[in-house]
Amino acid sequence: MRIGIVGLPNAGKSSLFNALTRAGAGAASYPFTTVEPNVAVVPVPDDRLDAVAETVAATPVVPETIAFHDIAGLVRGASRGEGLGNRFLANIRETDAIVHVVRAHGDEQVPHPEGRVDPVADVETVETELLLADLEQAERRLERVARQAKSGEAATVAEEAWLRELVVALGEGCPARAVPPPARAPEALRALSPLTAKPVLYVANVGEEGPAEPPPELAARASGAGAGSLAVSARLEAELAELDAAEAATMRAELDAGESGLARLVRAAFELLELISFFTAGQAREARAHAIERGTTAWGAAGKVHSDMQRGFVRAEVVGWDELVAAGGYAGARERATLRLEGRDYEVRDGDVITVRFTP
Ligand SMILES: Nc1nc2c(ncn2[C@@H]2O[C@H](COP(=O)(O)OP(=O)(O)O)[C@@H](O)[C@H]2O)c(=O)[nH]1
Ligand SMILES: [Mg+2]
Repeated sequence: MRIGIVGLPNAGKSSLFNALTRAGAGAASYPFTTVEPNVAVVPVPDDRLDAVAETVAATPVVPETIAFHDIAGLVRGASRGEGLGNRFLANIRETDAIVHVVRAHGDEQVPHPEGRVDPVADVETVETELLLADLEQAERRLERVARQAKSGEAATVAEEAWLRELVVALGEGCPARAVPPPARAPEALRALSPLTAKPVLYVANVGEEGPAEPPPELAARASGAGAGSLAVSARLEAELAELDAAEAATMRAELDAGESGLARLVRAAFELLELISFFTAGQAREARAHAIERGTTAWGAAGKVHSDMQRGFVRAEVVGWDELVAAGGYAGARERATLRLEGRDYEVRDGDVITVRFTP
């Protein structure tokens, strides 16, 4: 799961990214694969996983993770090649969702590229660049697909019609998410990967003493666009991330900063992806969270854990995480019959604890 952090220069992207990096490093009691310097791999906190681990005496606890990419170089004119231009656009195209950092603090020590603080205008500047980049891509793809569609092949014809509609919509300033992809060309959306079809979370970068809510006009824009929004002080989070956990908690309490802004951000980012989680856990073995799309079957979930489990899938033993905790473990859940046997087509539910039985 990859999330791109975008925003104008000086919006606070790197401050937020650095805080996330430290949060990830601090929680790294388990191995992460090595990633590039602009990628922070951060655990997604989940109380349900902790409760399951405790109930079945599983250790270590391995949460699901999100990779945040600090994407620099977005300036007015980027879609025409200004700044890092198309290089950063390619980086965003590879992500599953976008966290859009918007400056909302008035610190005069920090220059603003447009010389004024106006969160909604900044959002429009950035989104215009994304829109123009999508328009160019869609036009280019339309040329190619229109040529191929002369063959009369149904999927290609449907894709051409969709692209024509998309080009018109983008030209009028509508994001790609407003034009549903064609049912007859399921690959069309992925082939184009429009930036303006990705889920978005606006993060208002407020001052250290700033309000805990995003500016109302930004929140209104978010809800109008089906996006999420929250307020975080990037500098405060970066400073807190330098401290150890106890010091940070004390300082947070003193500042009345409430729950970690980073924790709120990570959770909101996870929600943006519209995924559900299932857990695997065994006594003296690890307890692990796995994120999957809603509608995934037990067979698909097995593949998420290990390809061997999928290949040799026999059945799944399934219990809701709360039922497992209430029963005090697997034996209790079996007695109460809250632990069930399910076949490969079972649709996994959010919070299921699953043991896959398979022939190796
Ligand atoms: N006062 C204040 N300054 C901030 C805040 N967040 C970032 N800054 C400062 O703004 C400048 C640009 O931040 P940076 O994270 O590098 O922005 P980027 O260009 O979007 O990566 C740095 O000097 C930060 O210390 C904040 O919440 N409050
Ligand atoms: Mg930066």
